[in-house]
Amino acid sequence: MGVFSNSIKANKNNKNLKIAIITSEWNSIITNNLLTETIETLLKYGVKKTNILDYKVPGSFELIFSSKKIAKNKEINAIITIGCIIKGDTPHFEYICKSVTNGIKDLNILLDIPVIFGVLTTQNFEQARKRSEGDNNKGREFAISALQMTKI
Ligand code: DLZ
Repeated sequence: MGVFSNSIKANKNNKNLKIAIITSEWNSIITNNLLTETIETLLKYGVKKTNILDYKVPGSFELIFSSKKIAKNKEINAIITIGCIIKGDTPHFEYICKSVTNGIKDLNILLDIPVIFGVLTTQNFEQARKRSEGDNNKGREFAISALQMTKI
């Protein structure tokens, strides 16, 4: 298991940050858990509730276009994308994983704000569940990564 350490502290300057979160509704049981933890962590680190912009898209594939569009709002300091792609019986998994990973990578090259990759890619539902609950909820890492990247 990877170890996530970070140098970010709760900071009164964080209250001025505007963070957009885009959540895919595919596998929404998982993505809603990730979203809740992401928001709670941002609040804990001093981001104002009114400065957290909450968007929903149908599936992870739509995270790419929506990030590009939302990034046109120059007041936003970081975008967190949240999705969950679970391997099924079709090759769809590989195509969507590759497209979403490459798409978000491309946005990080092209845009002037960080786009955090908060997309779980798992072999089955159980793996996704474990990464979206309790102390293992990855939403915490997504939020802290976004805050850390706004300091670059
Ligand atoms: C089509 C599809 C499939 C098979 N699996 C997932 C998934 O596991 N996770 C996810 O976020 N989205 C999935 N999608 C939907 C695509 O991301 C997209 O929404 C549709 O192909 C419409 O563009």
